[in-house]
Amino acid sequence: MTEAFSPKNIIVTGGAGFIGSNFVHYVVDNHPDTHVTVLDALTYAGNLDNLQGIPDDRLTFVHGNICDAELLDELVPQHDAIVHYAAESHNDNSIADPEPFLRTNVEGTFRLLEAVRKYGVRYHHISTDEVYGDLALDDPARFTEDTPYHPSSPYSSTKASSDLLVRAWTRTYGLKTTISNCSNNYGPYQHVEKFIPRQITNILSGIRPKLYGDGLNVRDWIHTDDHSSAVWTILTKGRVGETYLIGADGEKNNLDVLKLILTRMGKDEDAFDHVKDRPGHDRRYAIDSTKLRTELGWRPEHTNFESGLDKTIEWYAQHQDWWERTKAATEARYKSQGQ
Ligand code: NAD
Ligand code: TDX
Repeated sequence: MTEAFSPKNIIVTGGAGFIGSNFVHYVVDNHPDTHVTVLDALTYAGNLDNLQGIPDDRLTFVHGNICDAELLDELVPQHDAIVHYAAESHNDNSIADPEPFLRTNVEGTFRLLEAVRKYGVRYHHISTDEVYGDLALDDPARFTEDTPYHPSSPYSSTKASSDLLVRAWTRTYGLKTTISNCSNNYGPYQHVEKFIPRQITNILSGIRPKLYGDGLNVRDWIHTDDHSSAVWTILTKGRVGETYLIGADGEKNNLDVLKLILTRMGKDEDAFDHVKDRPGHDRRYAIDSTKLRTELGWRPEHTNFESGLDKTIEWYAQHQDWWERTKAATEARYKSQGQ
């Protein structure tokens, strides 16, 4: 299939975070004709080191907030597309303090949509499978583009709100948008607050891993490079106004993932602590990505979870400087929450 849209100059919001920075590397490595401008506020989750090694002529970094309408007026007209990753992204933080989630995820998306309306650029919205709520462990169903929205947490409700804003602005003002809802990502540059990096860096630091509740909650894991290729496919070939679910058939429960991490790191598979469960903890997520695969021909490449996990463990073992800076504060916050 030929590309319907060839972006030459894109803004990637949140490009100094985990998935955004992996997407920037993906674009720089695979699409030499596209220049990237990263717009990022460098919150606790943003890190300029994530963009190290990218040549200056391929990347412009702008330190700023997506809620800043004046800044968007300066930046957006010089570009042909926005790929919007910036968000407050962690469920546990949203339970402790929801307000920043409203500001960045809802107001920030609103500001971007207003800029898109003014300047007519193409917009791709990054969202999550969590907008659909959760499934029972014994339910054969998976989420599709037609599943009703039913978010559980402050985080997922603000992501759902932002998706609805995109749909309303698209229908009312005729914006050229697409939305993708992806499952749980893993890979390099993920903040140590998230499940997989927290456990790997705990083991590397001599701390016992922490499992919430009974640990039977299922997440549908996808390597972040497969998320990037899917987003590029949707941006360049997707039908405007459509939503595409992104997933790689990677359902696993947390207990199994944790035991795998422990054994791959040479530890006893029971060497972890059970801690307090997350309030409102979603039981299971599962994505049916048939539409993306059949309509746009996308396929995930990194579907061997054990090998992806080994490489991720290796990355954290080799990048202690990168994660050590945030580890102590993250663990202190968890400790104060009993987790
Ligand atoms: P992250 O927390 O690692 O990174 C977020 C980035 O956004 C950071 O660089 C931060 O500095 C920046 N940011 C936050 N508020 C900002 C603001 N107001 N203005 C400008 N920049 C701001 O997040 P992530 O895990 O990489 O998630 C990226 C996106 O992908 C989010 O939209 C998230 O909802 C979505 N998503 C994540 C997953 C996952 O598994 N992590 C799965 C599906 C979808
Ligand atoms: O220490 C932990 N122990 C534990 O058992 C942590 C941090 C988490 N967990 C559990 C909670 C979840 O069931 O592991 C699972 C994964 O937790 P997170 O990494 O916090 O991810 P999740 O809440 O599933 O949300 C992630 O995927 C969807 C991202 O953080 C979201 O941004 C994305 O939308």
